[in-house]
Amino acid sequence: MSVLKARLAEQIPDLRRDVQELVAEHGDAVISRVSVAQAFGGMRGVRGLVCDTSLVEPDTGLTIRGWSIRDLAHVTAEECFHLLLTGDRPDPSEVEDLRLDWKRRGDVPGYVFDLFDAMPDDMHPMTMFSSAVLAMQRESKFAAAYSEGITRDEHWESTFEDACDLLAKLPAIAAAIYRKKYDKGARAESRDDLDWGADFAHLLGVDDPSGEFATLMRMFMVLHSDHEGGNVSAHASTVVGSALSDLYYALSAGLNGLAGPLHGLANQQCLRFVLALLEAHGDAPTEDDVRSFCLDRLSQGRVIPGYGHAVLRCPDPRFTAFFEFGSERCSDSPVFRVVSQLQRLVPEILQEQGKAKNPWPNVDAGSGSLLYHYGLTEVRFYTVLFGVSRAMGITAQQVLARALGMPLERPKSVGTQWIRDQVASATS
Ligand code: HAX
Repeated sequence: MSVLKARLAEQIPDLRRDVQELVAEHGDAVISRVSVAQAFGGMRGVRGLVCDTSLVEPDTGLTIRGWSIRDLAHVTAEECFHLLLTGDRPDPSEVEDLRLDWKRRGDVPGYVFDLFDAMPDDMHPMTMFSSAVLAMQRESKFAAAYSEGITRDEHWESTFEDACDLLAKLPAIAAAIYRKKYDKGARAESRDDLDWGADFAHLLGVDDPSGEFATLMRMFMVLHSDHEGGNVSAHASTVVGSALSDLYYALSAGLNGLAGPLHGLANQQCLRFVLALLEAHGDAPTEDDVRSFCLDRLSQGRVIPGYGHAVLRCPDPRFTAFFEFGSERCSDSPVFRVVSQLQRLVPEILQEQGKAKNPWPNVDAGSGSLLYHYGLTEVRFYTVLFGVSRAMGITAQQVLARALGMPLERPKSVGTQWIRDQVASATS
């Protein structure tokens, strides 16, 4: 048994007891109320989900188990996953144990590559990625154990195995998509000496003489790893997982949500926006050029990608981490210069427009410019990188949900007329 699994096995009895006591003693306490505007407004602010891996506060942004994401920007993915699951910062031997565990699980079934070969050339990389995860469902240890009749208390154990199997394979799968789709040559072999994030950079095969691309990729993997439970990808996975569909089904569902332009696809849209601006105004647009380009976009009824957020009401600390990385290393790059101009100008433009509740940059506003600067220029691939990373949070959330025996999700829906009647009787 891996050190991480053993650590979880120690923690889970206490977790279960704490939650059982909380529900038994305070089950009727009210933690939220739902307004008509919230029912029609995507349930913003409704507290109805439990997520212990991370928290997003409107005015400070993401914390993972109490640690600000800014303080975690330079840890490895292995350390991040251990923290997400247990709430503890692992020591170096625990990190190494997990690194080696993932190495042992890394082989990707050959039929995944056959599947890619059968797909049309213009298939979106996110479709390929999600299809690969779904196709591997036959490997699920949870599904096999469930059909043999495990008890509810044991559900988390095979879910943990599925989580680690998936995480170990995702970098090689994503890199295979990249190399096949963009004619980058044969798939590379994983390197035994590298951690998960650096090995992913190596598998992608982007020319990296300075090693800075690998540093960026490690940071990218941690910054995107989790964003509490209500975002589209995490919540989609939770709903599907609550039917005891295994992690392959659940993660694929989450990735399909991540592929939407209002969610993870925004990083692709952001870089396209920057490139379109450079195309329209040359390599050094003035602030007036940037401003008029943004206003023109808004006048077409379109959003400025990378700005705004459903929860945040401050600059996203993940953006700030990327921005600092770029300011230190590539402030002369034309794409990064535009990102820098946008972060100075867009908040004011959106405030003047007066619609967006949050005018500040989100995580997607800067990451693409850095990938582009280091030579990963294929923008349609960017959301796959996000998906590899977000798999850490989604799988950690699912393991904990199974550990706590979280039930089938089934909120109540009501019709518009019922709401009208309710409002009428409340006001009469
Ligand atoms: N540009 C222009 N208008 C914007 C805007 C932006 N960046 N952000 C919000 N608005 C508009 C909305 O479209 C909405 O307009 P309508 O009233 O005409 O419908 C209005 O402002 C109010 O929206 P909101 O309440 O502030 O924002 P929502 O919670 O509804 O949506 C979004 C949050 C992130 C989807 C939104 O800000 C947006 O579309 N941003 C651009 C796309 C983007 O960057 N997405 C990535 C978000 C981070 C993430 O999840 N990454 O994975």
